[in-house]
Amino acid sequence: MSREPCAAVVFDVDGTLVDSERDGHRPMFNAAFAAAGLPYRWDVEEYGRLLAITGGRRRLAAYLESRGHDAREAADLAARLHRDKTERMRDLVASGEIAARPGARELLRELASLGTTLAVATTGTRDWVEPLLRRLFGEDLFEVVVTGSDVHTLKPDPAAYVEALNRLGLPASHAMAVEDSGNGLRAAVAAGLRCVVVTNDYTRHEDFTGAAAVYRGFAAWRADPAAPLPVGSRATGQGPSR
Ligand code: XBP
Ligand code: MG
Repeated sequence: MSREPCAAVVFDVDGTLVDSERDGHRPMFNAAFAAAGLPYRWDVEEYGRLLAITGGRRRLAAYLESRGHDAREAADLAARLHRDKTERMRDLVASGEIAARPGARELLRELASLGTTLAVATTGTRDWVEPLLRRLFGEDLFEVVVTGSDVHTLKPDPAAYVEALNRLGLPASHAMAVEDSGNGLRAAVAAGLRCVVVTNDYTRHEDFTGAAAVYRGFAAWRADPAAPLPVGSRATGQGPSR
């Protein structure tokens, strides 16, 4: 694995910078179902299976079809539910209840101090993504932020990463991606990027063939002397071992 400094690192958000799915998006989807008078509720396990479908609106539409709504009704209802869910997610972000994953801030700080450009490529909706990034990581940390609202096709399609590289003005060989899921890894690799995967409870057992490295958390990454990025903790020896 290369130890060359990387000009830019492009981060996924959901599941990577923040553990936002189980206790963030999931209860907000459920609140939207309840507010619409619908009987559906997604428990932790079922939501884990539904994460295979990226994009909240697409996830809702596929689920509604699976519950017998015809395609048109499912699409309309999904759009309405998703608008409500997005507002709820914004409120949740504003309440401060969504935290950065342990070690994420430290890694971002280290990369920034090494002169690495930081960017985001997410499938999530801009209306909650931007306030979340501002709140957790400050106003100007990310030079480029591409959200699901900015592209027509979502991960595992590479569109978000391709757009991020375009905006950065960099070839894929000068950047690297950080993801938590197989869908995200495939999107990054299809855009030509090397990709480090930092797993979470939902993604731990997915197929990460093609990843530059796979870690269970940012602490493990920062402690790895062979990590594919120039992480400062290697020099200081800080950070717990894997
Ligand atoms: C994240 C998603 C998103 C979130 C929900 O995927 O698929 O849909 O689950 O956010 P990734 P929205 O981490 O691979 O980008 O409801 O705003 O879509
Ligand atoms: Mg993700």
